[in-house]
Amino acid sequence: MRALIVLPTYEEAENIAEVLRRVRVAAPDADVLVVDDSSPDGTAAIAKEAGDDLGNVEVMVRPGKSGLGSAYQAGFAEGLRRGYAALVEMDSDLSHDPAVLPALIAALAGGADLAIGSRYVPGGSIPHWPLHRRSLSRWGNRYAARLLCLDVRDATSGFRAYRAEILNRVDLETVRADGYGFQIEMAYRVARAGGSIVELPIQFLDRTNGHSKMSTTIVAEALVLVTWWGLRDRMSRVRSIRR
Ligand SMILES: Nc1nc2c(ncn2[C@@H]2O[C@H](COP(=O)(O)OP(=O)(O)OP(=O)(O)O)[C@@H](O)[C@H]2O)c(=O)[nH]1
Ligand SMILES: [Mg+2]
Repeated sequence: MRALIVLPTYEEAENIAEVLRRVRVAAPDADVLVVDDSSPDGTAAIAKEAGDDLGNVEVMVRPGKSGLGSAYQAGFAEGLRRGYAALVEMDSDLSHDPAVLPALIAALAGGADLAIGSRYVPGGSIPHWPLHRRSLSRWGNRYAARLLCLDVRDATSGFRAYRAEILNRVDLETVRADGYGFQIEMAYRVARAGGSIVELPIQFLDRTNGHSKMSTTIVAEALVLVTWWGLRDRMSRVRSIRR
């Protein structure tokens, strides 16, 4: 499948060249689109230089920090316009092992609409997370799955591959959530559109360079949105039973 790997970056100067090199080794036939929000640390220039060496790497530079969700929306929209069959999400901080890319893309070729690299299926792991962080992520995922009737163990994972047809069906432009909320909303929309979702085990490693851009606001946004979507679905079920 013709695949575009979209790499969102904000201040990943210490990671992006190594990420690009490892992506090229793991998925030599895939094209790469880095979506950088004018990182002050010069990430875009480093990505361009490494990309020129490796080939088939483009860098989209946006004027300012606009969030992970909107970076993926912009990257996917560009990929769909150019006719890629598979659109792939991956963090640019080496938390996601590029060696998994072929398996994610192969899962789409095998019939899945969305293949998620999952920490919470057998074989998946997060070796370095302290208990409180693991619990927040695990219970957050359970809460989202229960409220949204979503048969997914790791709906917040940002390592995944979508079939182009399903992205065309989920009305990408109207997705508003950022961060974890964006990942949950996309899985929820794929499931509601009748898409099939598979999860493949991954090991999630903590970043060793640079800093996290996730915040309590992003966690709170996900929690509020999931609760709202879950209540809205229940109210519309009650209304349709009454009719
Ligand atoms: N273009 C763009 N990329 C972003 C933005 N925020 C985060 N990113 C990128 O999105 C990816 C995930 O962000 P991280 O900060 O690593 O978030 P995380 O992996 O959930 O958190 P940690 O585990 O703490 O690293 C990284 O590649 C970031 O550089 C943004 O506003 N714009
Ligand atoms: Mg990270």
